[in-house]
Amino acid sequence: MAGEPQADCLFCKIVAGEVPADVVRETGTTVAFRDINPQAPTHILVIPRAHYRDAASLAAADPRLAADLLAGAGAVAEQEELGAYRIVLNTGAGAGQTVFHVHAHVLGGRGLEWPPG
Ligand code: IU
Repeated sequence: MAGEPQADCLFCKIVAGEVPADVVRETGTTVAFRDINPQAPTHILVIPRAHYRDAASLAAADPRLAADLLAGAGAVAEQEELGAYRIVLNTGAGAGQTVFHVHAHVLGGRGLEWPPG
């Protein structure tokens, strides 16, 4: 069912505390942790505790939770004193999504080029 934990989902396991992560911020609805393969000096993933495969699915099912995810990204950027930063929501394998539990990448601490690769 939409939003329910998935047994084979790595990020659901992080939410459940079954897989360790370097957690930097938690709320009742979201968890933020450092990416294990950082692409910038600061690279944090913000996820909803509930399982949705991508940003559009989340926003369609639970707009308030989608707002929590974006607010969480902003809060992490403030906590890390990033100033300028990028929020990335890869959607679909062709766009580089490898974990199908929606996550906002928060990238900062260096200059970020546009367009991205
Ligand atoms: P993507 O947008 O689905 O490609 O992002 C998945 C991210 O999850 C990617 O940046 C990985 O480095 C990161 N990650 C992680 O932080 N911890 C893990 O155990 C695994 C992936 I697997």
